[in-house]
Amino acid sequence: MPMLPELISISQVFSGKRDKTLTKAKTMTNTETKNLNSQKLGTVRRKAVSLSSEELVKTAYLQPENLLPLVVGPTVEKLNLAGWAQNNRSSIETQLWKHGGILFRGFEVGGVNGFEQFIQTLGDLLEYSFRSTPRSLVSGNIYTSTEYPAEQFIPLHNEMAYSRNWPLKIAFFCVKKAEQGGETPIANSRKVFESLDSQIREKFAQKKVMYVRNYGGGVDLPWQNVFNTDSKIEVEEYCKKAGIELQWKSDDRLRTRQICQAVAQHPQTQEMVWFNQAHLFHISNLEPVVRKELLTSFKQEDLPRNAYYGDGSPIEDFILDEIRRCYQQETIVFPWEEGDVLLLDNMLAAHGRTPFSGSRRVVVGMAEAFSCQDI
Ligand SMILES: O=C(O)CCC(=O)C(=O)O
Ligand SMILES: [Fe+2]
Repeated sequence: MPMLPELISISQVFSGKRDKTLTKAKTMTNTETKNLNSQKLGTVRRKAVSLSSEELVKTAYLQPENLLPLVVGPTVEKLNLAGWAQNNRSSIETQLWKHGGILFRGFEVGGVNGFEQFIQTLGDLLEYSFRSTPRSLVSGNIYTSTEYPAEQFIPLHNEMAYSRNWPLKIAFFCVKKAEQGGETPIANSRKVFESLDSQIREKFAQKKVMYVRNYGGGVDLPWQNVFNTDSKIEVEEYCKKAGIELQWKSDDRLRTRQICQAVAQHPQTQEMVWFNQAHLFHISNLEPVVRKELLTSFKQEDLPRNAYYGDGSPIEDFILDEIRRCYQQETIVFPWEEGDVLLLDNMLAAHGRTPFSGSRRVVVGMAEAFSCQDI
């Protein structure tokens, strides 16, 4: 087994190349956002009791030209988010399907437990199995957001789009915002799909994407962490059910291979979205120096992760660059405020993370399992 290059650590390897231009175009400052919100969310009303559920909130946009995210805020003091959501599930979903994401700002969330209750009003919470990134369990099925080092940029992605099963909803709760940076940029996956060259779309739609992962050996996550078990039998059962090919190797290492969708149709809106993680798993996602080190240390098929077309042929670097350009073009960045809850339809909106300084705590919950029937 090859020696691991010293300069590489798990998180360095997989969080992606830094995108220095990202925050320029579409960032709003905290003050701008606040002003907009106080203008559009209106003044506080005191007679909460006499208001209907819908009158208890006001909506706005962060950027007039952009429907993502819809901002929802209370018109009364101390409005509990989970309590309000319980009475408004269907209008939340209607807005979510229209906008792709909703930022709930100014509510009383009630900490991590309240956040979990809020998600539960919208669907069953899911365990994070067949992981691709390190997270810690906070409580119940609430996890820390991806624990990649602060200086690294996490490229935009739809959660678990490297798999045939994914959550339809993902929500983030900002417990503590970073001193600087640490935004969770988002993008409309319908627009990413539309802005891609039709030939690229068609080629991917037809060939799909093959993800090859090698676990263990100290570079990527160990299989025990990815599958959340120490039992090889459980891993085998999981893979069989999920349509993942698996191969045990020496030294407690494991290789998996799976062909997954490149594009997908939203079950509710029937819209087509770009839905894969080829641009994250492909070796071109790495800084050139890291990529070079990995390629000298590992045979192609032993690389910790890589993505190919579904027929096993290589995906061209320039095509992945074009995909990244489309994500970049559609990226919306806004500063977090503590207490914010960002609910995304995981198929209609992609998310990422910008580098940050200071301590930051954003927790995540995923809900409503969906399986792709189309492979
Ligand atoms: O930390 C964040 O804002 C999001 C990171 C991420 O992609 C995730 O936790 O799924
Ligand atoms: Fe994510």
